[in-house]
Amino acid sequence: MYRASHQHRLGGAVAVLIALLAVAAALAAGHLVAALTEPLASPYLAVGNTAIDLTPQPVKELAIDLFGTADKLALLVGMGVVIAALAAVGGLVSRRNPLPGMTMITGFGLLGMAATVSRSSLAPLALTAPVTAALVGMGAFAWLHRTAAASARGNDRASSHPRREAEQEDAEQHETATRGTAGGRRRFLISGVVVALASGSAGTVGQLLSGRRRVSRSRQAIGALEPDIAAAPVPAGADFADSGTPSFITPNKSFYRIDTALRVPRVPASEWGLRVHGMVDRELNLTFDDLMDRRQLQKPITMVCVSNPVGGSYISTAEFIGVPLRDILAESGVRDGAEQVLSTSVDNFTAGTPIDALTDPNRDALLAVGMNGEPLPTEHGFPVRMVTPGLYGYVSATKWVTDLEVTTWDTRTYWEKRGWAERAPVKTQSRIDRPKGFEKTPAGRITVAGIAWAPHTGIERVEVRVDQGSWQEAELSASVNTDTWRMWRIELDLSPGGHNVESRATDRSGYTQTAKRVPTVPDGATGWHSVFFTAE
Ligand SMILES: Nc1nc2c(c(=O)[nH]1)N[C@H]1C(S)=C(S)[C@@H](COP(=O)(O)O)O[C@H]1N2
Ligand SMILES: [Mo]
Repeated sequence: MYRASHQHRLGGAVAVLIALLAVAAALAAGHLVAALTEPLASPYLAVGNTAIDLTPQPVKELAIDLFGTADKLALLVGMGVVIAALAAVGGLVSRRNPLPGMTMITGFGLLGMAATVSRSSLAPLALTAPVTAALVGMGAFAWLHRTAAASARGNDRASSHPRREAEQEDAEQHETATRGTAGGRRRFLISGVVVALASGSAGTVGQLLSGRRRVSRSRQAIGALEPDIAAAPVPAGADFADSGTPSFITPNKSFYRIDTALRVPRVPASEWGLRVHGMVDRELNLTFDDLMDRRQLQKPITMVCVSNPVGGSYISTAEFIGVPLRDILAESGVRDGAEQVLSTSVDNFTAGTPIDALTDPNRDALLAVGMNGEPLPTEHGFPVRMVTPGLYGYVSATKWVTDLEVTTWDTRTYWEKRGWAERAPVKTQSRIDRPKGFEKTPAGRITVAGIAWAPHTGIERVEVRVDQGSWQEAELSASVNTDTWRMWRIELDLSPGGHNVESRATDRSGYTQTAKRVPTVPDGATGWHSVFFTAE
């Protein structure tokens, strides 16, 4: 099969390209099969992890000093460079004969298998990944090499014997020759593009699938969370769900979700790291286990989005579990003059939270790991997010948080650059949940019910009025803490016909919710929620 290729040397660039493509195909195929069987057996990761295990401690420390939390990324990139360089050499020594390249790929395959076997935690099924990688790599290399060699033969002949094509005996050679240079080169180009596209898609699909599986395993491994300081149980009567309000605790599945992520970041807890730096006395680099070793407290907190319109649904409450941010900041020490903590997520969202709100001993701003007893759901920031009572999410609740920089207000954040306010305390507001707009209810005694919130200040009073009449005070649900919403309800006697009901909340600072309607931009909507309905 390779008879002719012994006589025709491939160009250097072509030889290198073939080897790079074949190795890419091998790694992509291995990654995909690993995603379907055992994500950690992906040859690239398995070799990387083994390299980490074999690295002497002082070298590891040096790497952490040099690269901080990017040390693993640095390793993976470094490995990529080494593999590419070896592949290039393998390609160059295979210009006449594919054997050296095939041997090199077999060697890589054996390395991947050894790395997989050495990780005793992996099931035998895990071997399917490096084995597939090796087979696909050899197949791709052989195919590309043959196509390129055929093209090179065509080349040689086209230049040396332009008019003797018909005299060729060998059918394969004949075909190549009659098609001439351009045809052969086109075939090689197409093969290369096919291999590149197939590798790209296999790698991408593998990455998506393995991310999902690794995160769900990581969440399972963490299991149910037990705080060191538990919240008091939520009292009966904390909501009026029977009267149409939401339940006091929002189930994780129903918790509102707002983020800029087209694809939810999937970060297993073992790969997560947090760097605390900037205007601090000591820089910290924390792992997930470091957080689990620290004092964790549990606390019901209501979160609100600044984009919540009057009467909107971007508000929910969960019992969060996490390490108080004031503990972390006390550990790193905050220098004089610091004004905000700039938090960054793995997907480069940024938020700026006033230092005061994070260090305040009376405000439990958390680096949260748990939500309603379980690890954070992926969409809500697994493995670690911020939650700050009393501030809108975009300035205080970074999900998938990985970097905290103590700094001044000079650094601007993701939403600030898009016209939203630098500081954004949650505004005191209320919402009517029953009746719904344009609902038809029987005339006579009807219940009007809803929610009110003034996070970190607390709700003092909610009043309701019908058809611009006088304000009547509603009954409030049992108070849980000032950082959560409060439910309210009132029974009214109404004549048949259309009615308009409005609500307004007063918080514990004495402030009564303004009637003035302002839009959500730049720092949150105001105005009374008003619902029109018909009593029949
Ligand atoms: N990484 C990241 N964190 C983020 C956001 C985001 O887009 N990316 N959105 C913020 C906004 S605007 C809000 S209101 C809250 C919403 O949190 P939730 O989706 O868990 O309800 O997350 C905040 N944290
Ligand atoms: Mo938000």
